[in-house]
Amino acid sequence: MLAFSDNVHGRVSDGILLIEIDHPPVNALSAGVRKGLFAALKHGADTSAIEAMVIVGAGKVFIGGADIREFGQPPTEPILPTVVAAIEASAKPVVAAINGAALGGGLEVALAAHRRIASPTATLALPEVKLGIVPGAGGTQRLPRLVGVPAAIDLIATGRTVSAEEALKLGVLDQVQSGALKAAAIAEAQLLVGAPLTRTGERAVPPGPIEAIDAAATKALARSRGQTAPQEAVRLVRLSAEQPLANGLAEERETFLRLRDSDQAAALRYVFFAERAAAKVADLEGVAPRAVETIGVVGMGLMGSGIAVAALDAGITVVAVEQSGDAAAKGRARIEALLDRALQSGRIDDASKSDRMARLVTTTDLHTLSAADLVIEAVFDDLAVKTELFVQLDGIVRADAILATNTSYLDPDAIAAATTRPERVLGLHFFSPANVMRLLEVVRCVRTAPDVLATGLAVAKKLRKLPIVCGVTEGFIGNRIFSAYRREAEFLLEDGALPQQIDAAMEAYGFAMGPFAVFDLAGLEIAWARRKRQAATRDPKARYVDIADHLCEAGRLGMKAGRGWYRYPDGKREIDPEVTALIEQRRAAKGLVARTISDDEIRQRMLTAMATEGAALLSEGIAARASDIDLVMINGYGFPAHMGGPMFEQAKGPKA
Ligand code: 3H9
Repeated sequence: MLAFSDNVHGRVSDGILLIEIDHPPVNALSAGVRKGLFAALKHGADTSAIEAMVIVGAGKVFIGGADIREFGQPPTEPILPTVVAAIEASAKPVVAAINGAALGGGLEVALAAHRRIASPTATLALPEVKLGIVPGAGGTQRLPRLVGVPAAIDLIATGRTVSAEEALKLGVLDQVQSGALKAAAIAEAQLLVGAPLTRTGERAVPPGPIEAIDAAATKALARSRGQTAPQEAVRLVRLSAEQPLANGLAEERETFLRLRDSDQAAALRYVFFAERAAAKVADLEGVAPRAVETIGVVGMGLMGSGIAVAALDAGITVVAVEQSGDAAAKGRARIEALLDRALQSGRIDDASKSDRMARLVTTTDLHTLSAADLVIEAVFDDLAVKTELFVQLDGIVRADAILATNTSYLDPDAIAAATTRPERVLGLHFFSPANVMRLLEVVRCVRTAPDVLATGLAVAKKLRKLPIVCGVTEGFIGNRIFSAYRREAEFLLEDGALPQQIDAAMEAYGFAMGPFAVFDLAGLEIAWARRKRQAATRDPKARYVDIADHLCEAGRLGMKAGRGWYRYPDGKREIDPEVTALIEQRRAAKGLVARTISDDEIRQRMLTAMATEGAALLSEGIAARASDIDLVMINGYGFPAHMGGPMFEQAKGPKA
C-alpha cells in the first residue's frame, strides 16, 4: 500500500495504479486530499512500471466536492484547478471510477479524466450555484464539451443532480458498470494504454442552435430570482463555445473567487451547514427510531393526498381513510392525478406509477389502520374533530404505532392528552402541497417519547423532507413568525404604504411573492376566523389593524373570490382603487396621517418583525437554534435562501 497523504492511498496491480481517496464522511477535496492526489499522479508519471491510473472513492461517495469548510480560509497549494489540469494533461491514462456521488469539484476531477465509469447508484452534479458560487475547477468549460451548451446550462445553472443512467445518456459518462466497478475500471485503463487519449478540454464544444441555448438559459434562470451565481454560470457556459479553453478557465476562476467571497455565498453556506445542524437533536443521540413501513393517512383532501403521495414516492405502503365512499374515491383520484403529473413531467415512469398505486389502499374503514406503523391525520382543523378521531385511533392502532397530527394552529398536547398513550403522539406539520414542499415541522409534545420523535425525524428523511423540531406553541415556528410578518405589513399600511409597494419591496428583496399577494393566494378567511376567535382576549391597548376585517366583510376573500387585497379580472393580479380608498378611509377613521415610507424602511421593519418573533421563540425554547428558524422561513414561506433568513440577517447587523 502506498500512502500519498493521510487520506489518499494507492496500490499497483498489473501495471495500474489504483488511487483511493479515503476522507470520510464525503471524501471532500481538502488540502490533504489535493496534495495526495497530486503526489499520486506524479508517482504514476514517474514510475515506469505504472502504465495507467484509476481514481476511486472509499465508502459510499466518490468525491463530495471542494471542502466547503475551507472556503473562508487562504488557499493552500496545490489548488484544485492545478490537480485537475494535471489529471487531464497526464501522459498516462487516468480513469475515474465513480462509485457514488461525484459532486462539484468531485465531478470536475472526473471530467478531466480520460474515461468515466460509474456504478448504477452513482449521482452526478455541479451543485455550486446552490452555494452561491460557480464551479471553479473547469466544470463550466469541460462539461459543455461533453454534453453541449444547452444541457450544460441546465445542469450547472440549476445545480440539479443526475443519475448515472441520465449522465450516460447525456454523454457525461462513458459506461455504467453494474458489476465490480474497480475491476472494470482497471480493465478499461489497461485498454487505454498505448491508445491516443481523449482529453475533454481538447474537444470542441458541440455546435448547437442559439434558440436551444437561449431556451435552456431562460428555463434555468426562471427560478433564480435575485441570485448572481446562476446568471454567471450561464455566462461561463456560453463562453466555453466562444473562447479557447485557457481563456474560459481563467474567466471561470476569476468568477469563482469573486462569488466565493460574496454575501450570497456566505448566506448559502450558512444555510448548507444549518440544514446539517438541524438534523442533530441534542437528547436523541443513540435513540433508535421505530420501523415504519406502512403509513395511515386520515383525510384525503389536498393535504392528506399530498402526504400520501410523499409517502408513496418514498416506497412506503399507504392506507388512506375518508369518511364516505365518495370522498375516498375522490381522494384516490386526486392522488392518481398527482402521480400522473409526475409521469407527464418525466419524473416517474409507467412502472413506478403502477408500483405506487399498488401500494395505496383507500378505504372508509378506520379499522384498516390497525396495520399502520404511523398514522397521520389531515382532517378539518378543529379541536373537537381531531380529539375525537385520536380517541378512536387510540383504540384501533397497535400499541407501538405512532399517532401524528398535522394541525397548523391547534394544541397537539390537548389532542395527545385525550389518548391513553400520549407518549406516542407528535405533530407532523406538513406544508402544502405536501408532496412538493420540503419543510416539515416535527412537533415535540410535552409527553412525546424520544424514540417517537426520532421516528418522526427518520420518516421525514425517508420522505425527503427537511425536518425542523419545534415545541408546542400556537402556529409553531413558521406560522408564529408569519403572523408577526403579517402584523407588521398591516402596520405599514396604516403608516402610509400600500399593498403593492410592500409587495414590490419584498419581491425585490427576493421573496417570490410579497405578503399581500400571498394572503390573497391563500385566502383571507382563515386568518379572519382566527382574529374573530381571539377578539375577546385581545389586549385592548395593543395596536390592531382592522383593514383586513373590512375586506373580508365586503366578501373580498382573496384570489378565489376574484377580489382581495388586489382584484383578479381573468385571474391576473391588479391594483384595486377600491382597496386604496378603503385603506385611506380606515387611516382617517383612526386619525392617522399617512407618511411616505421608503422601500428600505419596509424591508427593515418586515425583517425585524420576523427576527423579533424568532428571538421570542428561542427564549421560549420552542426553536432549538436560530438557524432552524431561518430554515423554516426559507423552506416554508419563500424567504430567499441567498439572504440566509431573518435571524441570519439580524445577526449581520444593519447594512452600512
Ligand atoms: C465545489 O466543489 C467547488 C469547486 O467547483 C471549485 C473548487 C475550486 N465540504 O449531507 P450529509 C459534511 S463546492 C465539507 O449529512 P449525506 C456535512 O457538513 C462543493 N463538508 O451526508 C456533514 O458534516 P457533519 C460542491 C461537507 O450522506 C457530513 O459531511 N459540493 C461537504 O446525507 C455529512 O453530510 C456540494 O455542494 C463538503 N463539500 O449526503 C456537495 N459535504 O456530520 C455537498 C458534506 O459534521 N454535500 N459535508 O454535520 C452533499 O450534497 C451531501 O453532503 C452528500 C452526502 C450528498 C455528499
